[in-house]
Amino acid sequence: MNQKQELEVRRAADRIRLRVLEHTVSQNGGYLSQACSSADLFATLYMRVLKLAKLDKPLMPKKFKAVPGPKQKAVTGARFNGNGSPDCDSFILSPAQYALVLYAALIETGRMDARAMKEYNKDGSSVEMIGAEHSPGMEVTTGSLGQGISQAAGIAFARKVRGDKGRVVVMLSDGECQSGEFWEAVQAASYHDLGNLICFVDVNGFQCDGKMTTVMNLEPFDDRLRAFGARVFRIDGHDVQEIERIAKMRPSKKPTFVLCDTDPTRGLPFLKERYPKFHYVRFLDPKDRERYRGYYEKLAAKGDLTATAAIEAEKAAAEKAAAHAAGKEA
Ligand SMILES: Cc1ncc(C[n+]2csc(CCOP(=O)(O)OP(=O)(O)O)c2C)c(N)n1
Repeated sequence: MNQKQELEVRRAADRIRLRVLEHTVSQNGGYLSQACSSADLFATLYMRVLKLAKLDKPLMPKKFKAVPGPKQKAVTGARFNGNGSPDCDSFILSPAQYALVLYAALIETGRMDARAMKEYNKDGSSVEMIGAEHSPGMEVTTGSLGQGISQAAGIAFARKVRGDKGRVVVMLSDGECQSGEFWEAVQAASYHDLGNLICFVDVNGFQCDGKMTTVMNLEPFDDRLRAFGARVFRIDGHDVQEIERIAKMRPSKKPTFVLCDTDPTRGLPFLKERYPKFHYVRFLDPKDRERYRGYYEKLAAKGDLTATAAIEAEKAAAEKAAAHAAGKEA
């Protein structure tokens, strides 16, 4: 992607973070660190990587009618992504607590009407706090961690047999990769040569009880995945160019894993005060909520958090290097 496109992606990522911050303050709770760590990944996937159905306008989610059964057909949130055609990618969000970030990404990329957020976590709404198969952008129910990749591998197997061009793209969190089901799925996907499966893991280093390394260390995560037969890349998960480059590489015979090392306070450094418990932000003291409201108002007025600042810094460094080189020549 060129510099202009990169700026657009980074700005969308910042708007995702801001939207989740605004929601967290207004609802007195939210999955904010997940937005910080994964907004660049979501923005790049939705703007540069996923092969999606074209939409005439942002969609409004339908109400949740009833649990699927003989009288109720299953409804999925897939219509916010693809259209079921062989060329479209399937997108599986595995850690369902990231649904809030997914909704923000759908809004910021023009796929969901922003008014849908009024229905968030309300009885009878499909805009669930912990996303389920009927929720916008969700294609299967994955709330029990580790199940997303198993279902994705099954879908990838079926799509491979059918000869579909579309891939199965999965977004995972690092905490859920501690589960046995995750490793069984990796083993099966490798054994069945599911080269049409690509998994991005948000390695933000934290889970409910604090640091991954103090709960149950996964490292060396990349080597372990390789030992299970997968193709593995490890990247800076905030580098949108790198996410796109890896995502667009020619698929291999084996499933691909992209470990995205991320910072759960990226763009909102004041979150560092909550170290090492970032999992869910709720304000027990009303003064804290007001303080965060103040942060939001300041940042919203400024427009972006990381995007332009980062690009400007890069440009300034390049200009400085060029001036230095010119000075040397003269
Ligand atoms: C099988 C299963 N075990 C436990 C949970 C409860 N749970 C919900 S989120 C979560 C944390 C998992 O780690 P991660 O997704 O990396 O945390 P985050 O980055 O969102 O803080 C846990 C244990 C669950 N949903 N499913």
